[in-house]
Amino acid sequence: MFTIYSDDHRLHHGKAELNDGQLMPCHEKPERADSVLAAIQSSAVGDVIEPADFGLEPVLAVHTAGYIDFLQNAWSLWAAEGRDWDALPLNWPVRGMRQVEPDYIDGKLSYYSFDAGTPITPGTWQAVFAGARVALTGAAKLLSGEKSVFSLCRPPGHHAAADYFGGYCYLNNAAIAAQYLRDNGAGKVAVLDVDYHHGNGTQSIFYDRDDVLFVSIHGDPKQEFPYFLGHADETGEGPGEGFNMNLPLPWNTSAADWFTALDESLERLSRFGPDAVVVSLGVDTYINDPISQFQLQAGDYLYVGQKIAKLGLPAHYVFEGGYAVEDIGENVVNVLRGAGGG
Ligand code: OKP
Ligand code: ZN
Repeated sequence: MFTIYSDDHRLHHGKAELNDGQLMPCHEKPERADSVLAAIQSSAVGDVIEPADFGLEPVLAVHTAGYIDFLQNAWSLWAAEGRDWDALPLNWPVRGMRQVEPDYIDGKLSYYSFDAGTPITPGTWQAVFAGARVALTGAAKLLSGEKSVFSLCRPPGHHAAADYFGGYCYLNNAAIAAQYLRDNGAGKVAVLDVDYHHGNGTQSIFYDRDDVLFVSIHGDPKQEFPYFLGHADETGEGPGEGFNMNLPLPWNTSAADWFTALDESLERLSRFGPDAVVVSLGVDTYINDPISQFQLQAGDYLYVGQKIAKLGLPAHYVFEGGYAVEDIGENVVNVLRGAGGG
């Protein structure tokens, strides 16, 4: 199985996220990708290749032009104020307030975001655009006949919506890949999100569509980030009604209960009959993840890959979360091994 990887992820290295009321070192750091890449290189999973160039068009098929323009210019607007530390938003247009884009950078950061854990740094745009190329290259590989591929994207993407960032995510790599598959021959695409957190961005991007099914297993938003999306009664709208499925689970969910939800997800996915599946692959369901509260162990990840492979569909694994840096490489490699890579 090919792994697609770009070293450009390093250009995004935030200093701090606001967590528990304090500015703390970012959990989402370059070492995460180093760990996964090293584990892939020291296993028999397959070759690591560089991404190709796809331009901006497939990114603009998912994200709004205003948002992309903001991401491209945010750092220079911030730096123009004489600031040489990370840019972070600190207020949001909640209930009853106007959704009008401000002119000043501080207001723009608020307008285009939903949390204070997702810093913009000098190289953020270059890094996230490279991440999108990684995901697009994975999608193109699938279209040219590969059975399964792994896009080692960093930072993650599934919390990013058409026009906002948050949850460590800026461009929605999985959604960009899914849309590219749709635009290049796949009639129906399913996105299976097994990250610990709800993929609110992916859900909202495809919520009113019946050509992309979104299925997610995650910490119940009543307890867990992102708090305001991911409930079981979010089933899609308009033509998309019935094409969104959420399986929220409580803190401390066991591996057995998590796999029951995976079986239910795969059953729905099979019934949909997609031409390809994009897997938002977070391994923060791991028992030792520092910010998450499920109980999967390293060996369990083999079954994740095996069960998804049993669908018999072309599968594009896109890396999302996982913060137990020492162990995420092994956990990801186990998924890919189970899926038939090495
Ligand atoms: C990104 B991905 C914990 C705060 C958590 C954001 C988590 C983003 C997860 N006290 N803040 O889905 O792995
Ligand atoms: Zn996550």
